[in-house]
Amino acid sequence: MAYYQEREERMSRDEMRALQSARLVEQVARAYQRVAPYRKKMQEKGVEPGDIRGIEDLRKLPFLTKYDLRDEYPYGYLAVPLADCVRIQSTSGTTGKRVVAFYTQADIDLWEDCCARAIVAAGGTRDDVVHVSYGYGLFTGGPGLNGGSHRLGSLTLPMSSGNTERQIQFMTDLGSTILCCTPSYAAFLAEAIHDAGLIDKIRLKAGIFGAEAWSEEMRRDIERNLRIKAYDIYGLTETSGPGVGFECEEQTGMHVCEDHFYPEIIDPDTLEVLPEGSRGELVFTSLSKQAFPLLRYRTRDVCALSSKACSCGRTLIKMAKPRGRTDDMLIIRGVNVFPSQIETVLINEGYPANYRIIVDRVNHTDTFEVEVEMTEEMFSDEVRGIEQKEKTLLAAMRAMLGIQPKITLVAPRSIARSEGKAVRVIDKRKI
Ligand code: DLL
Repeated sequence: MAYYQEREERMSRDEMRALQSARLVEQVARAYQRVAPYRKKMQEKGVEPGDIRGIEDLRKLPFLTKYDLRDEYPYGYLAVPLADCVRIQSTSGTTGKRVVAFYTQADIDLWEDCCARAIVAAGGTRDDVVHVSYGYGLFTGGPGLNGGSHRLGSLTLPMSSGNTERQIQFMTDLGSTILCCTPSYAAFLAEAIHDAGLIDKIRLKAGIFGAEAWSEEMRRDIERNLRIKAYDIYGLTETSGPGVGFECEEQTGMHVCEDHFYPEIIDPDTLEVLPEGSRGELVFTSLSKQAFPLLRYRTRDVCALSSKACSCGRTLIKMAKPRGRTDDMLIIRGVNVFPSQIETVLINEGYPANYRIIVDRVNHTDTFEVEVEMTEEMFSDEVRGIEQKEKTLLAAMRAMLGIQPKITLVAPRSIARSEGKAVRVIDKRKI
């Protein structure tokens, strides 16, 4: 078994708690001293740095949201002189002001360490050719995995996203062994590789896919089509980027780099911290980042934590695959619907994971439509066969969601593919 930072990845729970406590005390003191909005928030809650003596006191601190960060855009939450920063990255958010995250060199180092941990956990070594097809630029995907691969000493291909033909050519010519991109782009690349008849020329053994929610069913599909093992990776710009959580070969959730990022699960309505194993909103506190420390940042991602022993030997707590975001969750006619539930049904029923959810409100009632691509096989089937498949799909959707969408079957490959994060939901309601 290989680890990138064995000491941190295999610490006893007691040692980890002691490390987290020491780092938290320091982080809170720094944030209070140097970041006016933190000081104000803590004063409003009647908490002082002296009240935080260890990780058990974290609950005393106020929460932080994306809106707080936006209100103080761009420098409000900066905790070091700007001259000490060497990089910014920014969120892929499409609405409102973007969040800008700052990094000192030490922040970049620890971020890249986390990504290197992920690559090693996916079986990566110095001998691998790491093909990075996440976007480069403000998005953290490309720079993060690129940095991790560099640190590990693997040969790094900074492909960025797009130009699928060139991606495949480099993959075959240079013998890429580990592919890093969004799961939706991995599925698209698989399709294109098969179309080009090049699957036997591909030497990939693993993929490190994240930046969006994806189901176990989609994982199985990608693994089969690309003949690889597909690993999940999680992170967000605000905490640094990818590598906050990463999967090992057990593939039963992502180990959280909790020596740097302390996770909590809360009830998003009552804000109460929930016991281990409960599903709720994930909250992170960055324990060691200097430039842009986050205290109890509400991610909006819905998942659960587990400290059950893992066969890989890592003791880092695991987070379940995020099922979606509280702000992704659609409420349609009063029913909570996650796009990932729709994806699960589609793949179970033999459809590709290319779909669009269209929600609207007509005469005060929500309309709910799912556009689904047919497979080539279905497309050439008789009308009666198609109708039968549609009925089966409707029943499966109703059973999963408790509400029935209108299904519109569309021609194979007619829904636009994404080179980055897929856009699945079109919500036309003006509420
Ligand atoms: O997506 C960072 C990243 C890049 C992660 C590459 C993994 C790989 P943002 O653009 O700030 O950062 O988006 C963060 O994406 O709050 C989740 O909602 C979602 N997300 C990220 N990874 C996963 C995952 C990057 N593995 C937001 N599963 C997060 C589900 C994910 N959702």
